Amino acid sequence: LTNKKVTVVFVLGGPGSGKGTQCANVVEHFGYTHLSAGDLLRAEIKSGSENGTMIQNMIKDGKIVPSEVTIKLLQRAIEENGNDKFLIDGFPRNEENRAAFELVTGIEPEFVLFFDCSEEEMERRLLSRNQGREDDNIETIRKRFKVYMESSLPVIEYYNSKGKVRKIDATKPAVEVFGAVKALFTPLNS
Ligand code: UP5
Ligand code: MG
Repeated sequence: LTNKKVTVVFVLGGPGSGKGTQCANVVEHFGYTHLSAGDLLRAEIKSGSENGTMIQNMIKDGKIVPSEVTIKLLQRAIEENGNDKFLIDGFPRNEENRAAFELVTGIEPEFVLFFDCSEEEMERRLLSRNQGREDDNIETIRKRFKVYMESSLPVIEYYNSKGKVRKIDATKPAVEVFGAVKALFTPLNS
C-alpha cells in the first residue's frame, strides 16, 4: 500500500462472536467501511478465481488461508475504496498474518476491537445461523474453535501487550454489545 493514509480498526473474536453484526452497526453510525476477510475469501471462491478451490477447502476445514492471498484481497479493497477508515473483520488470524500485513501495507491498527464470547454461546449462534455457510456444521465449528484458540488468541495477546485491545463482553444481546462498541468509537468521531 503506497500513498493512501488510512485508519484501520481490527475486529477480532471467535467464530460467531458477532464481528459481522457489530461491524454493520459501526458502518451505519460512524461511516467506516467494513472489510470482512472471510467475506472477501468467499467472494473469491464465487468469482471462480484460480485460488477458489484451495480457499474453499481451507474454509471447509477451518484452516487459515495463506496470508498473501488474504492480504492481496484486503489491499485491493482498501485501494479501490474512496473511504479512509476501515474495519478489518476476522483478520489477522495468526502471527504470520499480522506480521505480513504490517510489512506489506505499513498499516498499524488504531486499536483492536475484541469480542469476548463463551464457546457455548458461539456454538449456539453458529448452529442456528442458517445462512448456508459451508463451515457452519459442528465438525468444522470445532476445528474453527481450535484454530482460534491456538493461532488467533496469540494475536490478540500481542496487541494487548501493546495496549491496543478494547475488550467487549460479546455474550450479551447484540443491542447491549453495540452500546459498548459505540462508546469506543464516539470519542474518535465527534
Ligand atoms: N448474533 C450476533 N451477535 C449476537 C448477539 N449478541 N446475541 C445473539 N446472537 C448474535 O454472528 C453470528 C450469528 O450470531 C448470526 O446469526 C448473528 O445474527 C448472531 P456474526 O456477526 O456473523 O459473527 P461473526 O463473529 O462475524 O462470525 P463468523 O462466523 O463470520 O466468524 P468467523 O471468524 O468464524 O468467520 P470468518 O468469515 O471471519 O472466517 C471464516 C473462515 O475463513 C475461517 O475459518 C478461515 O478458514 C477463513 N479465513 C482465513 O483463512 N483468513 C482470514 O483472514 C479470514 C478468514
Ligand atoms: Mg463474520
